[in-house]
Amino acid sequence: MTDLYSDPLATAVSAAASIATLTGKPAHHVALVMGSGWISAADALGQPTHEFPATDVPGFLPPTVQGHGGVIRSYDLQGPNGTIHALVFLGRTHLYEGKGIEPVVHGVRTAVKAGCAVVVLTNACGGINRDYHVGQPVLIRDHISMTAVSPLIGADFVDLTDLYSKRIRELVKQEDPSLAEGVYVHWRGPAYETPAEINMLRTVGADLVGMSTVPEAIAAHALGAEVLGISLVTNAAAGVTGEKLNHEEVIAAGKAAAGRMGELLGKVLPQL
Ligand code: 8IG
Repeated sequence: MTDLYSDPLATAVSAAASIATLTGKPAHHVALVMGSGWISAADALGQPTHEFPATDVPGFLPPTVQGHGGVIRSYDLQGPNGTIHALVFLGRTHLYEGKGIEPVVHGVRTAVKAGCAVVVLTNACGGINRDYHVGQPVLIRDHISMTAVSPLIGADFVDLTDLYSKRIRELVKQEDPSLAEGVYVHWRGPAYETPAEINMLRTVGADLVGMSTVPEAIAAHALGAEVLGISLVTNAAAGVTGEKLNHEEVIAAGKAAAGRMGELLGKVLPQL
C-alpha cells in the first residue's frame, strides 16, 4: 500500500473536494462507473458539463488497459423533480493490475464522499448462463467473490443481503421488462477462466464472470450508497461455444449494446 492510501477515506474526501472545485458543483447525486465498451452509454446521457482526466484528481492512477478511459465527466440530467448531477467515471482500476485493493475502490469512495447516494457499476463480462447471448445487458442480482479480497479492513461486518438494490432493479425493469438478472462472479484475472473453471462456476450458481465490480459494490454499500450493477455479456465464457477469447472483440461487442443502456439510465436515474 502506498502513502497515498494510508488513509483511503481521507484521500476520497480530498478527491471529492477537488471534483467539486473542477465542476463548480458542491455535490453530485449519482455516480456511474463505465466499464470497457460502455463509453457509448455515457455518450447517450447527452453532453457533459465537464470532462477531465481522472489523474487531475487525488488518488486516481493512470489507466493501463486499452479501452479503459481514465476520464471523469459531470452531467446535468433532467428528471421529474428537477436537475440531478451525475458523476461518470470512464475506466477503472482492476485488481489484476497488482496495485492492491485501494485504487480499485477509490472512485466509488470518492463518489460517495462527493454526495452520491446511488452508484451504478457497469462492466463487460463473460456469459456463463447458456441462455445469454453476446451483446445482452444483464442486471446483477447478487455476486460470488472468487478473489475473497475485501476493500474493508477491521471489524466492519457489513450486511450484503441487499447489496444490489432490489428497489433500483425494479425501477429499471419497469423501463425495460426484457432485462434478465444474474449472479456475477469476480475472477481476479488477468487470465480468463479455463473451461473447467467455467463449469465449476456454473455449478455453484454463477451466470456472469468478470474482473471488476464486486469490490466497488462492497465499498460503496459499506459507505451507505445504493448500488445498481449492470453487466454487458461481450463473450461466451470459456468452453461455452468453443471460441477463444479476444480482447478486441470484447470491446467492439460492448459498444454496440451500451448506447441503449445509457438511454435507459438517463431516464431512470433522475427518478431515484
Ligand atoms: I469482457 O470471459 C470479459 N471479462 N473473468 N471472463 C472474465 N472476465 C471477462 C470475460 C470472461 N470477458
